Amino acid sequence: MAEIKRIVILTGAGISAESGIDTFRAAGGLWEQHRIEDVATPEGFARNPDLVLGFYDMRRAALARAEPNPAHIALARLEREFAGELLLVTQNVDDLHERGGAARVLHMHGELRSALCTSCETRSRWDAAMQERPPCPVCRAPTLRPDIVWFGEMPYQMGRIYQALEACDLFVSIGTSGAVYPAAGFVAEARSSGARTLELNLEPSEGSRLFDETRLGPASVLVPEWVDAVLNT
Ligand code: BJW
Repeated sequence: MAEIKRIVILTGAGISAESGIDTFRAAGGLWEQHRIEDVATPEGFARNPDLVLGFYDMRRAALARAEPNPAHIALARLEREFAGELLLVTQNVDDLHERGGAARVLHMHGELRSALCTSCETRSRWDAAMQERPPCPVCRAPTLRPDIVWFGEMPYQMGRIYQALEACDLFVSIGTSGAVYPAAGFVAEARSSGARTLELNLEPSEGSRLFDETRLGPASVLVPEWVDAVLNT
């Protein structure tokens, strides 16, 4: 096998499932309990800010009770020990990669522990509830929203991600259903750049046929196994 020099990893909700964080599309997952258009669109927020702020307050509180699992910890080890270039992109808004030890995580859909002020556009680290309309720490306006990329909004740092996808020789997708774009299109992008593509998931994703290889099983088992293999070759 040719030497791997540049890896792009995309993670989704499945990597945090074994930490007790709900995924979106599973039976009983977040989208069965809440309507997407009510809680994950700018229009839903404009219609009923209380509902949306409460939804994210509930998820921020659940995150405080969760711990990283062996998959997060293995990727942090890869980030430290891999001699080539690695870009770890997550669709997750939790901070379990960071708490597992990863230092350079690109959160393309935003972060639960961050607030975005719609008046002064400043981002602030945020661990409290937002439903009571606390003031922005910078401009004092009571106009904070969760720093989350909703449907119809532009995910963060797309230029940097596409640049890395063009240059990578291995693309690995972990624990994502491949139902949401632009992330679902990354595998095709990487393939067209000549990269090898690998999927680690509990079940085949929607774009599974685009991967050179799919390994099925829980992330807490598959990811440490794969990281061991990369670091030992
Ligand atoms: C395990 C496991 C275990 C379980 N071990 N695995 C038509 C065509 C194409 C695009 C569009 C279209 N119509 C509209 C669009 C665009 C839209 C879109 O994609 N809609 C789809 C519904 C079709 N996208 C957007 O609007 C995005 N913005 C955009 O496109 O801007 C324009 C643009 C143009 C050009 C370039 C760039 C941009 C924004 C998308 C924002 C997504 N936001 C959300 C919610 C906010 C975050 C939050 O509240 O947390 O992000 S939606 C939700 O889905 C969340 C997730 O990050 C995202 C992906 O979900 P994920 O992670 O895949 O979770 P699940 O639950 O779906 O899957 C879990 C997987 O884990 C499963 O496969 C399980 O098997 C597996 N699993 N346990 C391993 N133990």
